[in-house]
Amino acid sequence: MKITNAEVFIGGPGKNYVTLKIMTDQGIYGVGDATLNTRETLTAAYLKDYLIPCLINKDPRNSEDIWQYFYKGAYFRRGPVAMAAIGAIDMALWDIKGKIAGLPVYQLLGGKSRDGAMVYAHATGTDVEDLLDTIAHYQSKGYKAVRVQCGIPNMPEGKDNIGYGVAGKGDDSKHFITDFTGLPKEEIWDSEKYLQYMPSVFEKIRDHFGADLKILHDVHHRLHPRDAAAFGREIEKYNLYWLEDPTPADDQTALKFIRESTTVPIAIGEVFNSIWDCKHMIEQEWIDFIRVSVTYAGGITHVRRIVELAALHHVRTGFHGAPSHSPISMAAQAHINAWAPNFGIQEYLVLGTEECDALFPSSHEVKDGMFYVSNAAGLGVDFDEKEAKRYSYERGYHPIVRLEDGTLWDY
Ligand code: KDG
Ligand code: MG
Repeated sequence: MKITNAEVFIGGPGKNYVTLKIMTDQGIYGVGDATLNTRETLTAAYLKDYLIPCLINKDPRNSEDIWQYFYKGAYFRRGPVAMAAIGAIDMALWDIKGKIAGLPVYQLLGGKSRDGAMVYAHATGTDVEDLLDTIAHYQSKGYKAVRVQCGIPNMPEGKDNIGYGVAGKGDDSKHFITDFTGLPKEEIWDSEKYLQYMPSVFEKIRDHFGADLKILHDVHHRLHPRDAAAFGREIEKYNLYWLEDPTPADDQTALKFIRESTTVPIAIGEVFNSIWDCKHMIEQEWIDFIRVSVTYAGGITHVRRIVELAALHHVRTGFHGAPSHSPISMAAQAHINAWAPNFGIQEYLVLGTEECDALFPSSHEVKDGMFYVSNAAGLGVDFDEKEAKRYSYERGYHPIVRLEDGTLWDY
């Protein structure tokens, strides 16, 4: 069996999804997601200019060797662009493998460990009352776990009038959707105001919804280690499911300090692209959840390795699932989630619009806050090239963050 061709498409409804399709001489094809949010053309170029020419005539069944070929063969290893491109190829090869076997990918990994995988939604509020409404909205839809972000009183608005973790008010704002359009938007941050206010938000949520709601919160890399440690200690009584990215992920020593200061469960890793980014913190058991994604962390082949390592150290999975992940990588993660003995939770934000479903037809199902993986052969998600013609690339940027005095801060 041989790979005969591979093509890359960019675009989607309101998104720059980077979709890879690998064709074979047996008529079977596979699909992969290489969407690197706000740097999408780079992964597309990496695939087109460097990886795809080497793929032609390779046997698609040798996914491990192909992974090693691109990882080791680059000489300059790792980095989000290369790993997202390798990840897309890897996803497509697992898709092909499953189709050859006539089995869903989770069967090739070791079968199902659970029927449905718990997902969490994003609830935001411009103020606490608004946030409580949004959480209630998700509870009514069956979600048992919600990530909560709230506007902070007196936190100055940046020149683009966006606040920390907050979308606009109203029904269409039940999800936190960052505005990536145009040049980088600017946000203002003040750790003191955040630290003074946020514990009272958790208190109100617990008072309102009781002990069973799983509360997750994303600090988005904003705190100094000392502040993060004190914050973690202060909010232990609210029993969070996790505290995400308390400090910038580059500095692993900070996590040691946080771990030794508080029992609040720590989740980190959405910006990691390799096992080498998280090996030490997993082995030292400084974290509780690993947030890598199959997209930026080298596909199923590499993420499986991270999951296996994590399982030895009581670290559970909590894969990144922001809207920039196309339904293809969400499907690849669903297969790992169905199998992983140390599955924790899955972030879920793909907005199931009709346009998105038409572009990526699939039989995966999200119901009552659970993701039910498809039993179709392969990844269980397709890509409609005719639909893809409706969309084109639009450049965007992540927001940037400054302190009130203008100092650039961590986003
Ligand atoms: O591209 C970056 C976003 O996906 C990120 O800001 C979202 O922190 C995020 C999350 O937890 O989904
Ligand atoms: Mg996050």
